[in-house]
Amino acid sequence: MKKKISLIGAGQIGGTLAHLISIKELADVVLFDVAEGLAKGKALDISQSTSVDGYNVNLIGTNNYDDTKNSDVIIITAGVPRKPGMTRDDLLGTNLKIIKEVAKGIKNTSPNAFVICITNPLDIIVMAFQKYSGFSSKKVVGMAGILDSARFKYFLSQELSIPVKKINTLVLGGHGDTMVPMPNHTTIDSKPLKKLIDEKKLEQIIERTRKGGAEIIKFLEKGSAFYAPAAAGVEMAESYIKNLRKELPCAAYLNGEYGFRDIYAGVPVIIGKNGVEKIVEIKLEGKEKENFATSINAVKDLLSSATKLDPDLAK
Ligand code: A3D
Repeated sequence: MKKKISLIGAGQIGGTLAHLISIKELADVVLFDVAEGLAKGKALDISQSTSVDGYNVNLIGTNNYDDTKNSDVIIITAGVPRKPGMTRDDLLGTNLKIIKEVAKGIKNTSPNAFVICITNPLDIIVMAFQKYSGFSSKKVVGMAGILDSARFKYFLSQELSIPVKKINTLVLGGHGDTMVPMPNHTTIDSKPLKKLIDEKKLEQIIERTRKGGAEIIKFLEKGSAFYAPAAAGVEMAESYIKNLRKELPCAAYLNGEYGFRDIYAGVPVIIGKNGVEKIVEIKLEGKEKENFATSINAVKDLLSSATKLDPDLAK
């Protein structure tokens, strides 16, 4: 039977997700947005592209949660993106209210869905969604680590003139300026990265990765990145739907793993038919361990600001 993916938010990322899912024939798609015309218009446009390409998927656009009923996967991008000069944390107040509304809409209509949050500030929004919906933390994850790792990988490939496919890397921690690219867990054709790049260049690439989102916002002026974020979201949805059990860096609920509890943060997880099947604990040492702790503490600080804005989060 065909799967059903609902995309909550039919903006830049939502529309791109719908297109990629159709091209892969991964599932039928429901594009949901408070801006009903946007959802309907994009669904119709992509539907017409399927007749050019012959893809066998159905798409609809809606502003009614009943149409998202019994979704297998829900990907949430509802919210506002950053403008030049803004940090992800500046979006907290607005997007927290939106995610509460979204959780209310999904809770009763798709209680068994695997939910992927993309809305920023990511680690807090995914945690808020899990609390507001009451869904199992194994079924609620955030997309950030695949994107941040992809940026790191791309910059390395450009610097070293090596195809991205030969690079294995990870970016963990919170999805903010404190995110932690992991050079000690990076290999190129199975060789340690540190043997192939000088330290100063590596530091520059790490810094560029951390600011990778802001670099794009500066060019676009009116929005943030959407092609790579959508590609990353689809990889997570596909691993769940096809039970691929890929190991992917995602924002997952930590319950003692890596020494942290009751917080969402970016760690490697196995995604299969049950959602988060396992959190993979890699050995962190030295600066990477320190930076990881700093990053999680930054997420915790933002969580206390969120809890002041909505005491329901403390429940
Ligand atoms: P945008 O193109 O503005 O789309 C957001 C859509 O959400 C708009 O069409 C809105 O109408 C819609 N919306 C607003 N409120 C609601 C609601 N209550 N219910 C349903 N829909 C609603 O933004 P975008 O697609 O570029 O980005 C979406 C989010 O993803 C933003 O918060 C970005 O900051 C975030 N983002 C995260 C990453 C990560 O790596 C985590 C990367 C890029 C963007």
